[in-house]
Amino acid sequence: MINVIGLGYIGLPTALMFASKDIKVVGTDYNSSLVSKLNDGQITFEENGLLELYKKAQEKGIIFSNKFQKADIYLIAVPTPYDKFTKKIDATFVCNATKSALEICSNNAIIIIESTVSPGTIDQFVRPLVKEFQYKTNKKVHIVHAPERIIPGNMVYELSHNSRTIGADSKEIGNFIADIYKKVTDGEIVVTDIKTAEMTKVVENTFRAVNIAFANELAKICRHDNMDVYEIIRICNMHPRVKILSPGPGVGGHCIPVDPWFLVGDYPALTKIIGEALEINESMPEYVLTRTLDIMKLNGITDVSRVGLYGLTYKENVDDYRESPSLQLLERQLTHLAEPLKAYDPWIKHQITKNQYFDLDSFLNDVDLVVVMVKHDEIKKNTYKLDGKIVFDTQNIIKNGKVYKL
Ligand code: SAJ
Repeated sequence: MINVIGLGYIGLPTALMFASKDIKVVGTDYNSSLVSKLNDGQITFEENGLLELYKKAQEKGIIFSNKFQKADIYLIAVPTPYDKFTKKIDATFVCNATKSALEICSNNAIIIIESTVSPGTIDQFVRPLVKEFQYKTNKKVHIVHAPERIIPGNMVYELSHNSRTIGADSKEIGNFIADIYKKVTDGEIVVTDIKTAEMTKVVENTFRAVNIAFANELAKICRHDNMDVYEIIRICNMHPRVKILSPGPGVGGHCIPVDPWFLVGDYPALTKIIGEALEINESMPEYVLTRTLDIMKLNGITDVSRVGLYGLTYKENVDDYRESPSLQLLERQLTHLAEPLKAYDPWIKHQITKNQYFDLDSFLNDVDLVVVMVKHDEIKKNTYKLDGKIVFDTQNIIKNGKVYKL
């Protein structure tokens, strides 16, 4: 039996996927209202194919509880934030989940950590807990690190197709866990040691952060000298060995703007490129704000209440707004003591900011300048609704009309 700990964006789909493949699963989360919702037949966030997967897992007998279970395998998928000041990882949630699992686990249990952690975190924080437990109880517990890799918006597909990294202290345990993951994914599974697995995950997200920062820097250079960054990237990417990502209004979510900081926190003298890249990405919301002001001036708009942000989530077609560029921008605006811009997002059904709209038409009625922050399908299908508006398109999706780009 697998006890999946943490039923958030990663834990829930993972628990459902294992259960749907006939593995006995209990999903545990300390948030009782989340557990009740799942027990009442509802999923807790929107994601392609998640409801179908949930129904399948229910048919196979998945259980949701707010208590840890006596199990052979624990799969921990809890948040790993970073300390804003030191930039180092905050492993409190992982440690607490490990402690609770140790209190109840069977002899020879395996604790799999799926949460992203910086290299050395498991040795520094998790292993001492396990060692102490083994010393006190004479029971054996194995640690495995299997960093998650799924992307919001395509999680269900990626869970069953992505290749995976399994870090373990011995090949025997690594291969045993690899066989279990083989039941859910047809991707290749690599077994390695724990620290290597920790590093690969952070490097994957850092690679993406640095590449996006490069695109953002190009956007700034091109704006400075009136060149079209999108056309330049499009042409460069036709070279067989060049793959530049897209510039944007900033980088959001819980991974790309967070995980690379772990490396900067741990290796400050050795992370020049990474540190700069993160700063460039973090500068983008302010850059969009400044450019919005310029566009207002160019068009004689003096009333901030006639300006609106389209999109509040951290990226397209998801309902997740953690660290979203729009929220970062609104926060920056507050530091200038300004009234927040109007905002609307088709995926956000509850109030998360002042001056928020819940209907596209009324939002568009009340603004003259629309800043497109997120390329949701909704706006792509309804670009005609922007006719007659001044548009600042930070996502390069609006082709006609009076459109300004990054
Ligand atoms: N973004 C750009 N330009 C781009 C691509 C993305 O500005 O060309 C922005 C997005 O709009 C968003 C942010 O970057 O604000 C992050 O989005 P994302 O789609 O790059 O990544 P996430 O955070 O949704 O998921 C990433 C994935 N990691 C990689 O692709 C290396 C996913 O596989 C990981 O599981 C996830 O982080 C995680 O949890 O670590």
